[in-house]
Amino acid sequence: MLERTLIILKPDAVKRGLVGEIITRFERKGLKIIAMKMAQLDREILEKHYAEHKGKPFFESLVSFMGSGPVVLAVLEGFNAIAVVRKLVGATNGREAEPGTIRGDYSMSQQNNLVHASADSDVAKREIELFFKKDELLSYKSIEDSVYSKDELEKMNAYE
Ligand code: 3AN
Repeated sequence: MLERTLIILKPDAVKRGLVGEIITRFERKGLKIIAMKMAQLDREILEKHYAEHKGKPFFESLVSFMGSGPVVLAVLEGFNAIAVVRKLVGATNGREAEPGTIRGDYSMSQQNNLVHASADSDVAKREIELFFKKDELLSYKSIEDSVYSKDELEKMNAYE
């Protein structure tokens, strides 16, 4: 299914100069960037974003880390994009994430693990709405879209 997912390149990714490197991985995989911006997130929006973790021992530290510098937010689109992006990002703890994944290749931390990616379709919808206005989600034809119609792409995906 054609899906949209939210990614956040966390303050450690920005400060370490890994924004280009990480975005490149998503682009090369074939995911389409349909929105992107840089922002400094305040406590209010971070508490909303991480509401499911409220009360956990790492919550305060997580919110403070995520507000410790600018982040890059983007919406990626593609077939099964939510699961594909989670796979590229890798396991939460950078020390346990598989080599070849973003966290596995670049992170040694459980908290400072470079990228956030929506967990499932309900979460993706909520997170995209939290960080982007409708008119910030842009529509354009990628090279693949220009070669194949949406129907053809759906079929190719279904019969693979
Ligand atoms: P993921 O980002 O892999 O879906 P979640 O949703 O379980 O992981 O956790 C959200 C964020 O909270 C993680 N990206 C990480 O930065 C932080 N985090 C998760 N577990 C821990 C932990 N045990 N200690 C410190 N930070 C954590």
